[in-house]
Amino acid sequence: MAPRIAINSGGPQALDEWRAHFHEADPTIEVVGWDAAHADPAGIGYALVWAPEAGRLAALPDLKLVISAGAGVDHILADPVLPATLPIARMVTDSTAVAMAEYVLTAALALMRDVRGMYADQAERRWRTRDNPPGIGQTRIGIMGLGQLGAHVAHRLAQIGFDVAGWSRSPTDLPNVTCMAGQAALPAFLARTDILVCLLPATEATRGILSTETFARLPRGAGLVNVGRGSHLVEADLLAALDAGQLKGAVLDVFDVEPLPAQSALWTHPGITITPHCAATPDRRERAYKAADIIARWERGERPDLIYDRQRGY
Ligand code: NDP
Ligand code: OXD
Repeated sequence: MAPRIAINSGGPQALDEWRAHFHEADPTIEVVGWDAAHADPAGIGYALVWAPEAGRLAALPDLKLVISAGAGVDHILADPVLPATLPIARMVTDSTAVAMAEYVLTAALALMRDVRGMYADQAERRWRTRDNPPGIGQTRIGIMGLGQLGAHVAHRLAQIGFDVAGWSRSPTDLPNVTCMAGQAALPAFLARTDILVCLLPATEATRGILSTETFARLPRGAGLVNVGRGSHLVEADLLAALDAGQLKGAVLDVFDVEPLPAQSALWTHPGITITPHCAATPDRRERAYKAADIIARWERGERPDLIYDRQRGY
């Protein structure tokens, strides 16, 4: 039987586009709309989803594999009735890590150059000149998470000339990157970090890791880039650290509640730059090709590379 995949990512308006891309990638795959799958779930072996409504995956009796529309899977695990043994594939395409490295570079340079402060001056027609800040060669970047994305970001920033360290759960070795691992190494990692980049997955162990305690271990005036998940950041602690001058600025791409509510204090803080969870989002064509490849491997009885590991939590 030909593989059937139900898709909620992008909503009903994106369905025709998904169909065209899947048809190009593998014409044997049948793409089914999310509501049509609910009405007629028989034979749906795959689901490509972002934040599916609770119970919807459990209602697909023939489901073999869930494919996340993104690299993270927390939006799928949030479903309290998700079948406990259902495998989940993470979506990391060729361009995910490339785009992430470019985003982090942009954010780091914006923090180093106080671009946000210059926009504010422009809005007030205020001419306030500045001395050169420490440059790339004098700026120490610290990357929390050295996985598919963190390792590539570390490599690219080191190549450009930053002094880069990375922190992960288990020890690893990356050329031109000072690699540190485990809780015991965290204080030393933070102490040598001028710009802290969070690229951790959302787990119980990483929840709230961007807190007052962490910020206090950074050199005074450090910057923060959060591209991991909103759950990593204690928002009140960030606001306090910025107001106290412990942090000089933050670039945030991910939030506990998305879209970020209009009343959030993060929107208007002069030290915060907000982007709408767009650091690394491959286009639908690329994701359709990746999903088709994952499905082909699964159908052949192979295990695709990036299957969520329930024991590790990521
Ligand atoms: P991976 O699973 O490949 O890597 C995770 C890294 O985090 C690993 O190095 C792992 O350590 C480390 N880690 C996990 N738990 C801990 C811990 N408790 N202490 C220290 N280190 C830990 O993930 P990816 O690189 O693919 O993605 C990371 C996250 O980036 C995603 O989960 C998602 O939340 C976010 N993301 C954001 C996007 C955006 O547009 N903003 C786009 C894509 C992803 P170890 O190496 O020892 O296993
Ligand atoms: C994510 C993604 O997981 O956008 O955040 O890929």
